[in-house]
Amino acid sequence: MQLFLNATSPYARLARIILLEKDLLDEVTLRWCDPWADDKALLEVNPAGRIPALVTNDGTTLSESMLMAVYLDSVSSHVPMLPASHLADVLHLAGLGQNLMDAAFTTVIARKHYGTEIDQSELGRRRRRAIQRITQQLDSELHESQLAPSITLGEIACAVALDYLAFRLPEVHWKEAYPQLKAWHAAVIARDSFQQTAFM
Ligand SMILES: N[C@@H](CCC(=O)N[C@@H](CS)C(=O)NCC(=O)O)C(=O)O
Repeated sequence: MQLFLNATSPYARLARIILLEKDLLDEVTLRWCDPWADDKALLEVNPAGRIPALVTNDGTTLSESMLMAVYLDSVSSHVPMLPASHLADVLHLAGLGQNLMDAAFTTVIARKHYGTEIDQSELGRRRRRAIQRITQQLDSELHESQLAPSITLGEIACAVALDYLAFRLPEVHWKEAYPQLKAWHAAVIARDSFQQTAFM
């Protein structure tokens, strides 16, 4: 398999963490690229020009990190990321994590293209309110004591999104506002899969 990625994409990091947690990393060639530079090899496999893009062993390209997660979970039965016994809970958290990632990432990209004044636009203010509401909800739902030795897709998505927020939008100060969520996040990012893929 091949994974097109960069070191700062929260979506690509989610895919990499899943590969590590599923013990599949050795089966994948990492193709580092810059999606914003219309990387030729990336465009050949993914016409959307976005990362992550996963090319399977039979040459099929998967785009969308969550769809990749579903596929990778089926490739190996090692530690299921989508356990049937509490699937709705896991998908609920995965959705919150993905929405937080989207609001944070879109804020960062909008600033890059239009400057920080874009934060004051109608959409910029909506994104900020979404970030505030989602972090507040995560604080009410995630407790360190619930963490098991294995990890689910929902927990990975939330922890990656929170880490991205701390990395790119430190002014949100979610750790100061939510010490319980901070403790949950610290316990998750201590895992090898998170340490090996830290944003830089
Ligand atoms: N919903 C997608 C989002 C992927 C995405 O937005 N990737 C960004 C990098 S973080 C990208 O490649 N952007 C390039 C572009 O939009 O042209 C996923 O979950 O994989």
